[in-house]
Amino acid sequence: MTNSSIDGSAVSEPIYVSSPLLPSIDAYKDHLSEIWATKQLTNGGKKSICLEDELSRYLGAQNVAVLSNGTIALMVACHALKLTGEVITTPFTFIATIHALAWCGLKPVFVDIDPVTMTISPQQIEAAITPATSAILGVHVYGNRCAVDEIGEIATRHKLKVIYDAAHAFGTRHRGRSIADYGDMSTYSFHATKLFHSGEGGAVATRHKELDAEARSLRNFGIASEERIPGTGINAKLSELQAAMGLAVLPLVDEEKAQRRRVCQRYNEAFKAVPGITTPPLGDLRDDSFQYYCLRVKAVADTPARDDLYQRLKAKNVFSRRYFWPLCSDTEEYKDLESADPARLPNAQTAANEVLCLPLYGALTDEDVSRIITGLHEACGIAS
Ligand code: T4K
Repeated sequence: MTNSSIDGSAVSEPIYVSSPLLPSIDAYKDHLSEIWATKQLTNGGKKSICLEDELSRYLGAQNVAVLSNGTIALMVACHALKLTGEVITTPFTFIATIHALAWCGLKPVFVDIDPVTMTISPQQIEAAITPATSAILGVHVYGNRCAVDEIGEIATRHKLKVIYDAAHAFGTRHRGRSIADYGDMSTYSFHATKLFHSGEGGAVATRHKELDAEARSLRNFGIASEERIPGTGINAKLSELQAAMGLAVLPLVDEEKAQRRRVCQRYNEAFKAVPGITTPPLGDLRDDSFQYYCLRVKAVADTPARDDLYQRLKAKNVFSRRYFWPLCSDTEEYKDLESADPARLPNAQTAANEVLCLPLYGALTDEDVSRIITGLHEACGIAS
């Protein structure tokens, strides 16, 4: 789509990395009318209970407790598991993963990632375990599954807890099972930029009934009854208005995924032969999340370096993102940790310098996708 600038020349509309999946306003209003009738706006009303049931079914997860966002979901998981001391984790994630540990008084210990999946490398975990280690926190980054079998085996051997940050892995499955079946607890983000969202929101999922009960207590200040407040809880509740958004969005997720897959297929076809560019594997509709479309970019032949390509796309009003650069281990708050030494994290350093997430959402038109493809081809000296 184009607009006119002041001097009359054509200016194309900006295309951003994501755009929220929106239900029809009427579908949302139907849910709102029910809330108006009951006047229950929060504190575990019908909408959030119903959303938990629907999510549990959709995700194939046994227990799902909805929460106010994905960051607080990580913090609730850390508290529910009573973690102490050090937590072994990845530097290649959104900063919220690491901040959540810090807010819980836990020390992040960074280890390198697998060069292909970009998830925490199980080979690096064992050497990082000390008497102070209480858990491993893996991130299914871009929906790529962590090496859950190897991590589970290490955790059992060393009696460590495992949390998976599944913010990018909504609906992801491993060997036919929900990804939330692995580890002790998995956390989700339902932020507006996520495949499934409730505006803001999140959840913890777990196979363990007692951990689910603990998370539910923690999200409501640790209150058990009018007389008893046994835990140090917090306010981590999802409001009914947000739950209503989630209920209106969930039925649209499968079609959104199918549309995203078509976009990914076009991207892969268009970029597979561009020198220096590595395309991601095309996901499977049943097992993958289609949360992000991430290229790896190396300056080769006429292909510019990642940052240059990012700027050239931006000049064409195409806003890609360098998720996740800078690495969490290179930020001011964490760079002085011993485990943050760049020399210990070569795969993460390389990934952070090469990744480029292109716009991915179902409402991208064929014309939008063509514009993005042409923009990238031109930047790499290729005639589309
Ligand atoms: N763990 C992981 C691995 C995560 O990736 C995240 C969050 C979390 C934990 C924490 O979960 P939450 O506490 O957030 O639930 C975004 C999101 O804010 C963040 O949720 C997400 N990960 C992170 C990867 O990305 P930004 O700074 O990139 O978002 P922003 O505002 O630049 O949005 C990107 C584009 O999306 C905009 O250019 C336009 C579009 N957009 C965005 C919003 C918010 C819309 O069209 N409408 C909107 O309402 O952080």
